[in-house]
Amino acid sequence: RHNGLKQLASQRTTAINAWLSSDSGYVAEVLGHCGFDAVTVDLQHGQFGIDAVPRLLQAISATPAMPWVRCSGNDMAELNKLLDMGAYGVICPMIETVEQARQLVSATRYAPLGRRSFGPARGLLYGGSDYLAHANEEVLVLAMIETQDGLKNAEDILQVPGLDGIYIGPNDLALSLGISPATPWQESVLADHIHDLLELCQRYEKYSGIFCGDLAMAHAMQSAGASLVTPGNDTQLMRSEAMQRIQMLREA
Ligand code: 3PY
Ligand code: MG
Repeated sequence: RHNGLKQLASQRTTAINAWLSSDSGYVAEVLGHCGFDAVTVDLQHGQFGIDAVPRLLQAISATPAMPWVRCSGNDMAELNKLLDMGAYGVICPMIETVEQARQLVSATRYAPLGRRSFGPARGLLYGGSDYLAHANEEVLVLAMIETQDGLKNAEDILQVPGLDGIYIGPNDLALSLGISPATPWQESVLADHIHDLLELCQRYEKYSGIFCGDLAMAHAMQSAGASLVTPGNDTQLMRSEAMQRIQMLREA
């Protein structure tokens, strides 16, 4: 199976990604049918453990959206399992050094690029019988840049062979810079760092994704040329729509 997100990137069209933080196959499936290009199962901050992931990915793969995951850490055993569960994109939190990026590639790519172990399970069901031959090119692997050290080493991290690009975590990046994540992103030095990272990705023709706290930020990141934007997570979407409806009814 071809990764439609790679195709969008080659056409310089920004992909739109949903973020699943709740343990519900139904919510995953609803989001997948909304028109998102990918739905990412968040195993780092989502309210579930790894045992929930297969059915969440099954729900997403019943829709046109690509099934992605954010792993809970840079762990070979977990990464192997998530890929075997059929994830076609992997976002790994807190990558700060070239060495950590190399470990990420090593865990997610088959030899000779890495040392991912053989046992593709749902990878074969979702990807097709030729999965093994194409997994290294089709599965997108992104290193999260969300700390000061990650920022400092981003240019070198982007050069690691087998890594498709980065995914920016503005909340942790703000924390690491001593800024409250509640500060509007465009009102601090965070904005400069984010634009520098996007520019770096464009210069090296690497993939750039970013989590956005609201629609305005997602718009701005799309205009700045991000390969993929996540316009909030599932509960944020629900909350903001619910609050808007309540406000309108109360004001009526
Ligand atoms: C961050 O902003 O730190 C993230 O990890 C987004 O989910
Ligand atoms: Mg983070």
